[in-house]
Amino acid sequence: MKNTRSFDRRGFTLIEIVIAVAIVAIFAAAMSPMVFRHLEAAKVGKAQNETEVIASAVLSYYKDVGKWPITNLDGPTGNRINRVISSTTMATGNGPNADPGARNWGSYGTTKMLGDYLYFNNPDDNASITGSGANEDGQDWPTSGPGSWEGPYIDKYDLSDPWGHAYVINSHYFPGRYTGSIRHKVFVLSAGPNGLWETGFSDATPENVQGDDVGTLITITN
Ligand SMILES: [Ca+2]
Ligand SMILES: [Ca+2]
Ligand SMILES: [Ca+2]
Repeated sequence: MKNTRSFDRRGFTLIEIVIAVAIVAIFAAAMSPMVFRHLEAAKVGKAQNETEVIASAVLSYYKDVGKWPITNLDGPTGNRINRVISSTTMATGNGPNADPGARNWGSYGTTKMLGDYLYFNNPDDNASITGSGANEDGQDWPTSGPGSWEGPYIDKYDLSDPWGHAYVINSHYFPGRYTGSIRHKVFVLSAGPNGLWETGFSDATPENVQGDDVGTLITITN
């Protein structure tokens, strides 16, 4: 029997191409939120891990030198740090349903770089990505004997979270720094995917990690 239909074998017809493109577009649209969610979850996991590494490094630092990262001057009087920051690019502003004082994580008080405590031995008035002014006699921690700095405790001076912002420690609430009556927690905190703060930072209220913020509690036993 003769096939009466004739086929054009030169290539795809326009309608075939339109259908193929439409199918690819539909799959791409269905896949991209899943892929995006997966990538975002990976970033949250990375941030969680990095806050744990930093928290652990702070505990090692305290165990060695006997002081929390609150110092900022030569000698014993410079215990005035409110926030320790892992980079200078700061998330600012309150996120949705932020707890009291949340934006303080991005702006409150005196700061010092994490790397001045944990990467270089520069807990005094110096701040340097090159380490200049580190290991000064009588100004920084001794490098041998009791109470000596045994770092580096982290592998970089400067560190950003997966969204390009600093990790922040609310050093304001370390023992020896804060004397208020409410017992506060100290965290290593990232503002999370939205780049805004939801976790509280107020002398009047205790705090917990809130919203999409990512953090690790620094366990203070004394
Ligand atoms: Ca100095
Ligand atoms: Ca110094
Ligand atoms: Ca947030």
